[in-house]
Amino acid sequence: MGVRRMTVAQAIVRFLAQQYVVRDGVEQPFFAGVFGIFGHGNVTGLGQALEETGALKYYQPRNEQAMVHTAAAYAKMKNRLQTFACTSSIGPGATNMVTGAAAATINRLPVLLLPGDIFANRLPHPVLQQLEHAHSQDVSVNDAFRPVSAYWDRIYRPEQLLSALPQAMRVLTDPALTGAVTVCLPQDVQTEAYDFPERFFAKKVWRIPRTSPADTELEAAAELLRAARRPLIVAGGGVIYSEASAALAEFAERFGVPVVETQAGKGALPWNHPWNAGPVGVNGGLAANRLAAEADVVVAVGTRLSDFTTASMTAFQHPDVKFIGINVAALDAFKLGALPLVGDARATLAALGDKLAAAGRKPSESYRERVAGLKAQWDAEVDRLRTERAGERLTQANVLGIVNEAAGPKDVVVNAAGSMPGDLLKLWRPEDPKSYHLEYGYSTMGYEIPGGLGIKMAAPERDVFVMVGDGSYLMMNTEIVTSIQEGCKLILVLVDNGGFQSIHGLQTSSGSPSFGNELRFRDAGSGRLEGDYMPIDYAANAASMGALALRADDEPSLREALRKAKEADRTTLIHVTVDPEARVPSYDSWWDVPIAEVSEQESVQQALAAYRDAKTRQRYYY
Ligand SMILES: Cc1ncc(C[n+]2csc(CCOP(=O)(O)OP(=O)(O)O)c2C)c(N)n1
Ligand SMILES: [Mg+2]
Repeated sequence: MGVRRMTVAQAIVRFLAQQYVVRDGVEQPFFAGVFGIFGHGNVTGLGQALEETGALKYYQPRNEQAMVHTAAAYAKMKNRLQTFACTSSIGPGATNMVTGAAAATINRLPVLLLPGDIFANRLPHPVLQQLEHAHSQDVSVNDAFRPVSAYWDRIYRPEQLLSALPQAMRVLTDPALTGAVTVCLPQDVQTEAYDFPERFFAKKVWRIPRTSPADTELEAAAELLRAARRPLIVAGGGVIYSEASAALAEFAERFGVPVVETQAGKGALPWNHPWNAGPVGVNGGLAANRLAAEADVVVAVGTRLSDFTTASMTAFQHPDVKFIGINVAALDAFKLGALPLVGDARATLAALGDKLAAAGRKPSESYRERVAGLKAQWDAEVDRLRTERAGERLTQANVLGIVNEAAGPKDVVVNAAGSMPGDLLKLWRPEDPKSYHLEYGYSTMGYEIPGGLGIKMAAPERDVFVMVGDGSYLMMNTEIVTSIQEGCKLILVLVDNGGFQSIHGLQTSSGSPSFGNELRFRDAGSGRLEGDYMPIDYAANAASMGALALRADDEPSLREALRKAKEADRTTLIHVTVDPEARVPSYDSWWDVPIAEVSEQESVQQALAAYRDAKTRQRYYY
C-alpha cells in the first residue's frame, strides 16, 4: 500500500476535496470550498495547505460567525447535499464560530468547522489567546463547541485523521444526524508530517439513501388516517430537503388532506395550491390555525415541531387528536406521542399513500369545501394586510407585499429574526420550494446578509432579497464587503423601525413600559434610553462598503428603488422607513412567554392573569 508524506493540514484539504455525495443518481462534490480567517492558529497549518495544494477554493469572509452562516445557508439552498468547510485561528476566531455552529445544528444543516486549537505538545503554554483552567490542561475554549456540534473531535496525533474524518463525513452526510461537525486542530499538529496511506485520498462517494419505514408501521399509520374525519399535514423543512413537494401535493389531493406550513416548510407547496392552507402556529394564519384546532389526525412531515409550530402546545385542541410523525430523524418522528414513521419524506409519503389507497380512504367533499372556504378567507386577509393605504405611512406588511411583487417566482427571500419572520410567514407568497429561506431554528440576528451570500453562491441565477431589520443590520452587516469581493449581488431591503420592535411589542403587550428595545438617545432628564430616535444613515454605511445604496419611504419610491436594484450589477441596499406601530395581528394563536409572578405594576399583574388563563389551553400529548 502506497503512502504519501504530508502535513495534517495538507491531508485534510486533500481528503475533503475527494468527498462526494450521490442521491437519486446525481453525484456532486460535497465541499464547494473553504471559508477562513487566518491567525497564528491556522495560517501555517491549514492556510499553508490551502495555498500549496490548491485542492479547494478559498473564500475570505469578514467574520467567523458570518462564514458559518454563509456555509449553512449554502447547504440549506443545496438541500444539504453540499456545503463549505470553515477554518479559524485559535481563541476568539474559533469561539466566534460557536453561534454559527449552534444555528447550523439546530437547523440540521451540515457545516464542517475546523477551529485551530492550543498546542498538543503544551511546551509554549499558555499561548496567546489561550484560556487556562486550574483544574485541567485538557480543556480549551473549543470545548464550547461540544454541545452545539452534531459531531466533535480533536486531533492530537496525525493518524487520528484516518478515523476522525470519515466519522465527520458520516455525520455531515446523514440527514438524520447532520449539523455542525467540529474537528479541532491544535496548531502544532496541523503542521506535523505523517505517511498517510494513498487510499485515504481516493475519491469517496457517500450515498444518501431514501429510507422507508417498516411495512407494519406504514399499515398502522394508514389505519389511523383511513378513518380520519379532519386530517391535517404539517409540512416542515424536511419536505423541501427531501424534494418531496410533488409527493406531498399528490398525497394531499388524492386523500383530501390540507397542508399547513412551518417556517422551514413554507414553499413546499406553492401558496396558491388548493390544499395549501397556509402557515400554522404562533405566526400562523387563520385558516391553518382553525384547521389545526379541530384536526383529529395530524401528520407531521419533516418538522421539529418547535413551539412556534405547535403554538406552545395549544394549536391542536381536538380531544382525541393523534399524531403521525414522518421524519428521517427519530428524535423528531416520536414527538407529540406520534406513531413514528422514521424515513425520508418523499419515500415515506409515497409508501404511505399506497397503503392508504389500499385501505380505501376517499377524500371528503365537505372537508374540501371547508378548507377552500377558510383558504379564501385567509388569502383575502393577506391581500388586505399587504395593500398600502393612501395617505398613511408604509407598514412592514406593505413593504413585504411590494418586495414580493418585485421578486420573480424563482427569486429567494431570506430573513431570520425580529418581527419580519412572522410577517413573512403570513404574507409572503412563494411559488417555488427554494424561494423562501428563513433561519427560524436559532433565529440568529445577523444571519440575513451572510445567509443571503450563501444563497447567492448556491444559486447565482436567482435574485436574493435579503430582508433585514435595522437591529439585525447593526449586528452584522460586513459581509456586504464579501458580496462585493465575490461579485455575488444581493438586494438588501433594510426595514428601519427604530430598533427592536418585535421585542418592544412583546414587552409592552406583556404589561411592561417601553424599556431598552428602541434605538433612542439617552434622555438627560430620566437617564433612560428614551430620547429621540437615533438617525442612522444605513445607506451611507452600505455605500461605504461598495454597495449601491437607495432610500425609500413610500410606495412609489420603494417600487422605483426595487426596479433599480434589480437592474444593478452589484449588491444594493434599500433603506426603507416604516411605521413602527403598525403590526400584523396574530390569528387564534398563543406563544408561551412567562410573565413576572410578582410586580407592583398593574399592567404586569393583568398580563400575568391573562397568561395563566391562556396556559390552561396548553396540552400534553403522549
Ligand atoms: C443574536 C441575537 N440576539 C438577540 C436576539 C433576540 N431578538 C429577537 S428579535 C430582536 C430584535 C430584532 O430587531 P430588528 O432586526 O430591528 O427587527 P424588528 O424587531 O424591529 O422587526 C432581538 C433582540 C436574537 N434573536 N438574536
Ligand atoms: Mg427594527
